[in-house]
Amino acid sequence: NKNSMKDKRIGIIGAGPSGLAQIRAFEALKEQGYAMPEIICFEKQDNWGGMWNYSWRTGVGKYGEPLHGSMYKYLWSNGPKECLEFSDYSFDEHFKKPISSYPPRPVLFDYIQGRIKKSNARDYIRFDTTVRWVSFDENSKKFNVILDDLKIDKTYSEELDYLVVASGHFSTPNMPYFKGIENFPGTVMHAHDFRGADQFKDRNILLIGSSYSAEDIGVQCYKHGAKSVTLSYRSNPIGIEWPEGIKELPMVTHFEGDTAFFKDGTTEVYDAVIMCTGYQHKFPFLPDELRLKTKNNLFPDNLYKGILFNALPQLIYLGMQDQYYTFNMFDAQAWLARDFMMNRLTLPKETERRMDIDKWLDRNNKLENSLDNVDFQSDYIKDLLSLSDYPHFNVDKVAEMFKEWLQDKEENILTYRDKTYQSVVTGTMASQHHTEWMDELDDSKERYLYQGEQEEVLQDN
Ligand code: FAD
Ligand code: NA7
Repeated sequence: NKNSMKDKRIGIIGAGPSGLAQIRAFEALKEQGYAMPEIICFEKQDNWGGMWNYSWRTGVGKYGEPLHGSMYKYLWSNGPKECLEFSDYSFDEHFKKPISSYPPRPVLFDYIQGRIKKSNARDYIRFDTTVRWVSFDENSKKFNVILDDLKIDKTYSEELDYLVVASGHFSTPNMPYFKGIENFPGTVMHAHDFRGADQFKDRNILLIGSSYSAEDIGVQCYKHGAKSVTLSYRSNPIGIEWPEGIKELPMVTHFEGDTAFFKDGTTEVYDAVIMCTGYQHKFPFLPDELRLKTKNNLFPDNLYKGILFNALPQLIYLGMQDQYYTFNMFDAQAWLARDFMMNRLTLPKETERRMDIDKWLDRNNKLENSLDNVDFQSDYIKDLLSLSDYPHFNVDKVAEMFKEWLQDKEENILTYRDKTYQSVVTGTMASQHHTEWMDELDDSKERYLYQGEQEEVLQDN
């Protein structure tokens, strides 16, 4: 029945890519003539885009809320854009011409906005609104959500039938302690607070961690003129051939003054330490029994199909996985979540759902390397796509691109962003950026898109 949901109220926490995907999923159904439930999205920032909405601030925001953003100046996509393309809104549709495979942050932000601007999505979103606390009433089967309207400093509440948690999980730092670091005289910060490489020009910097943040902040600092970059790994080194000026050492054991001591006996002096030690899944607004408790991994426990909280499926989590796939995964999740909320998807019993979760967890436990991880997440996406009408895309081809990308990075960490890939949505081959990534110090959209005009000028001559 296309009208059965009219009186339901749906709350979405966060207007980042995941929350916006949820809104978009409902809009797509509205276009098919379905009566919409009431949708309210709560966003603590003053704009949408989540991580992609860059903030120069660190610590707390204008109203004293923990600052969400972890992105920095000069951030360029760390994977090919062809691996994250929305299958219902292509890069061609947005930019009207081929662009390169690794756009900078402002360009991806523009793309995210483009799709949602086509509709009245903004009307659903209450900006400058923090979700403070959530409870669930067993009798009425409704959520009570306590909110702070930050702008007018007013606390109020809403009753909701469904709650979608799309608050992200790369925002609250995991900050380990190392003996002696309290006396380190230079800068000590977490990657979350890193806002650009400028201040590390001519400095010797130490990055702790061996994942995306360590790799990318290390390379960014190198590109923008750091004197030396050391990455310190706990389990495994990234293990590629680094250019002169970047190296990997095993874990730091302790500090004495500005000297770091490493497990292999090496000692070195540094100007700054950046903890690239990952993030916590943190939901300070959720009570114990509703809270997702997990470390960063490809299949957090207790979520049926990676999204529905098994003990209470009216509670939905989006984007909580560690991510190879991003925007298109959030879409595939949001479409399925929508169908569940719209009574278009019947769930199996809790015990059967548990078995499905266990199947994925078993496989997750057996993953050995990045190639396995890519296959795992690709199969997860295929499973999601088989359950909703989100426009299908060639997941196998995307998986191949991810594997090539891993290879590209291993071959040369400084040039992998100069490679180009082919869209699985439109078949368009990415264009070459006008400037090699290592020489491109300007990440503005204007400079990035200048390419087309330049070509036209060339043709005119
Ligand atoms: P987020 O983007 O984190 O959005 C969550 C939203 O929820 C935020 O707007 C936040 O303000 C809001 N929120 C949180 N708590 C509350 C609350 N209590 N009340 C109200 N609102 C709240 N992905 C890529 O595909 N390519 C990349 O190159 C890439 N680079 C990255 C680089 C960095 C440094 C980081 C940290 C992440 C990167 N990612 C990248 C992954 C990125 O997290 C995803 O692309 C995407 O932003 C996740 O979307 P999300 O909506 O799930 O979460
Ligand atoms: P990740 O991918 O969760 O990686 C965290 C890294 O930090 C990883 O190398 C961990 O080592 C290391 N780590 C975690 N705790 C410690 C302690 N206590 N001591 C030493 N090292 C530690 O986070 P990232 O920030 O790199 O990436 C997150 C997202 O941000 C990602 O999507 C990017 O696109 C941007 P381990 O291997 O577990 O031993």
